[in-house]
Amino acid sequence: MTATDHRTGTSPEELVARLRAHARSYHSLHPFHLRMNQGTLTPDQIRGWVANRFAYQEAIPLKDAAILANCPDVAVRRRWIRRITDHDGTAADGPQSGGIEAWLRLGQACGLSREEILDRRHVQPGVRFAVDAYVTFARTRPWVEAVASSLTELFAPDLMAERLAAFERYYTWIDGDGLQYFRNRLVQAPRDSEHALEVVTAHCHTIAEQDAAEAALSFKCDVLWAMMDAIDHAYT
Ligand code: AHQ
Repeated sequence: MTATDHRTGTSPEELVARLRAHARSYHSLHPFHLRMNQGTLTPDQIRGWVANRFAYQEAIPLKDAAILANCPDVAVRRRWIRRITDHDGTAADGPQSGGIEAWLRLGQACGLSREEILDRRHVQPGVRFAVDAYVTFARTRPWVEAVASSLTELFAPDLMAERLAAFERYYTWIDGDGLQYFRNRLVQAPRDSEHALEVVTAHCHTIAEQDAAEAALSFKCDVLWAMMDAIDHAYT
C-alpha cells in the first residue's frame, strides 16, 4: 500500500472484520491481566495497577478534546463530547461526578490515598510514555485515525465483565462500591465503540484510509500492551 493509494478498499463489513481481528492483540490477553482475572494478584500488585492506570484515565479527556479540536463534523462532536463529561463529570453533577473521581474511589477502596494517586508517585516511565504517545497521536494524526484508535473499546466489555467477576470473587478485600467504575464502562464502552465504528466506516473507503484506520487500532493495542508491560515489570 502506498501512502496515497486511492483505490477503493473493502466493504464496511470487511473493514469491521479486519478491525475486530485485533482482539487477538488486546491487553485482556496480557499475562498481568490474565493473572488478575485468575485471582492471583497480591494487594500491592492491584494497587500498583490502579495507581498506574490513573495516568491513562486522566489523559482520556485530553485525548478526546484533541479529537474534538480536529473534528469539523458537528454531528460527530455532539456525540463525542460525552466522552469528556463521562470522565470529568460536570459542575452540575458535582465534584464527585465522572469516571476520574470513580477511579480515585477505586484506588481508595484498594488502600491507596487520593494524594498518592493524584501526585503520580507510582506511575512507571513506560506507562507515562505510552499515555503521552496516545494523547500525542490524537493531537497530531487526522481526526478519523484518532477515532479509530479508540476502537480497542470494541473489546472492552468482555474484559470489564470478566474483571468485575474476578474482583467480586477473589479480591473481596476491596469494597464493592469501589468497582462502580467498571460497571459504568459496561454501559459507556459499547455506546462509544458503536459511534467510533460508525465514524470509521463512514469515512474510510480507500485502501489508504482503511489501512490507516487499522494501523491506528494496532498502535492503540501497543499503547495498552506497553502500559501493562511496564506495570508487570514493576510489580511482578
Ligand atoms: O476506562 C477506559 C476508558 O475510559 C477508555 C476510553 C477508551 C479510549 O477512548 O481509548 N479506551 C478506554 C479503556 C478503558 N479501560 C481499559 C480497561 O482495560 O479497563 C480499556 C480501554 C480500552 O479498551 O481502550
